Amino acid sequence: MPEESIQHINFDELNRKAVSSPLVSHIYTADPSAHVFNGKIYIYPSHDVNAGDAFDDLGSHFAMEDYHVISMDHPDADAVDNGVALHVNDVPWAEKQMWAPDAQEKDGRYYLFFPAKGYDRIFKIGVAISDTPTGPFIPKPQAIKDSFSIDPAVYKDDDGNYYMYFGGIWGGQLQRWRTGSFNDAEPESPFAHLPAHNEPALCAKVARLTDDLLEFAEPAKDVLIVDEAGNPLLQGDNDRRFFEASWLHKYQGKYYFSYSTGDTHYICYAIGDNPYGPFTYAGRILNPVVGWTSHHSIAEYKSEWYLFYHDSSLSKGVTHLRSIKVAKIEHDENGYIKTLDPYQD
Ligand code: FUB
Repeated sequence: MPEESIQHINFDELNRKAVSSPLVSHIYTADPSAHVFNGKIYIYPSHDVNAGDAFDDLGSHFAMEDYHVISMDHPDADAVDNGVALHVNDVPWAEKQMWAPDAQEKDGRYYLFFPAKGYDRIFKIGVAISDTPTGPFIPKPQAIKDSFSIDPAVYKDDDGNYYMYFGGIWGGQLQRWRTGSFNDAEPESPFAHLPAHNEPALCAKVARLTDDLLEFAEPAKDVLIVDEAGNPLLQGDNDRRFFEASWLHKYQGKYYFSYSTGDTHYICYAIGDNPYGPFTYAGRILNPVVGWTSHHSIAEYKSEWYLFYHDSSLSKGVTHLRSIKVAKIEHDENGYIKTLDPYQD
């Protein structure tokens, strides 16, 4: 993830006030996946650390080793750190880079889904199980069969089916899976293996999970995002095309797929009629934050909607030292989400 982007907000140049404060400040946290379980909010973030790895365009400096679950009695309550929920050393198949996780509940058990790089330097997605939402989670010894890339987000539909959305380009390696198997051809550059600017954009992936939530029940499909005319967004449409950070929520019977545009730093969304899409591009949820990455989740609590997101304000702009935040968001009378500006004058 390069530092030369033209649109991300530098902390030193920020002369506006953040609309939200970090939920916790004793550790750095990012990529918050929030859920309401048993009336309480549980947030499954990345745990950012300064491991000393060199900055590069593949995000090697995002060298996270473990996960902590953060809980809150309600959106204005103090956030509680419940300690280490899973460490990379306890995952037989994973070597490093415990990136953005998510969790789900089924029949009183809790499932933590997480990406990590294996010893072969390929990102896969694993699952770990606990009897409580805060863990500790016991990992399965192998990654999910046929999983790849990063940023799993698992949505439970009203009919009891669970769907995993995942994928991320550049350091997330999605572009290397275009032919169905991992393309390890040189160069190891985030810009290699991508479609041309005038070709359809790479899509996030979605797969329904098996009843035990431990495997894909079907081959992963493309999450197609189209414009108002029904045409797929193009790879060169950097302000709107998918980059990473999938999320799905349902509002008034419609499926809202939201995601980060990566190098243009927006959280955008698209609306569809079923979990597989296609989804029609609908606008921006969050304007750029301090720091390069933007990653979010959306949760309903007592009929109000909340955006969980992160920025690098607390670390004064260090890209890989981020802090999770929450702000209320609104759907308008037509179902469109009002764009949140994370800073105000
Ligand atoms: O936290 C590491 C990576 O940065 C995540 O997987 C991406 O979504 C981005 O936030």
